[in-house]
Amino acid sequence: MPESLPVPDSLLSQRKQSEGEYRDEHKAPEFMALNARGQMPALVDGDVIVCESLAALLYLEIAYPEHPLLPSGSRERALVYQRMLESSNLQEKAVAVISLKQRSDPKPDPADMQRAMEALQAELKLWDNHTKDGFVAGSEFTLADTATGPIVLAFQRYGASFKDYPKLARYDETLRARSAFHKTSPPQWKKSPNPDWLSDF
Ligand SMILES: N[C@@H](CCC(=O)N[C@@H](CS)C(=O)NCC(=O)O)C(=O)O
Repeated sequence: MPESLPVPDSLLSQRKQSEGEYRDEHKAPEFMALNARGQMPALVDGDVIVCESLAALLYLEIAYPEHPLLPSGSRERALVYQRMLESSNLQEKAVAVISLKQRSDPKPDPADMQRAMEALQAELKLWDNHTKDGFVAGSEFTLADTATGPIVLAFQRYGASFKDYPKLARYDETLRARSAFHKTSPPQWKKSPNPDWLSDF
């Protein structure tokens, strides 16, 4: 297996910027040679380079088929693909709230904050329903959970309790009980205090 897993981590990037420890390693020539956009993650597996986190997850599924995370039925697989692509909505809406919470000069317009909070609440409601059977695409852990899971865990890191989203709260607990998520959790998370940007959720 390649050493680094492609964890979608825009939220992490946001945190690093706010704490003044954001280093532009992804703009260094060595990294730009992997991904000309200068964006993380870039998966390197031997001579294979895959940019775009969801593409990297799909690549790993094909390259390492020992533990399949895609169902064989076309209907079930379509739902997994759908949830994988849908996960970007959850990430974007959380990043919108975090960006406003981080801004101090000028202070964010309360109406903008309200809109961003409501958009995130509506999104979380969707995911609360998506997780009603235990995982995001049914009752089994699938590739869709490898896309959504890190985003959900970042919510918890940033103070979310999911108090109004009981199924999502249960999903969060389930993820945290999985050793793989601890092993791939960004090391910076262990070293610094948790900002509470998402404690309203
Ligand atoms: N669609 C891309 C998004 C990549 C992305 O936005 N990466 C962020 C961190 S998660 C980044 O590198 N930001 C720094 C920049 O754009 O300069 C993916 O899923 O891989």
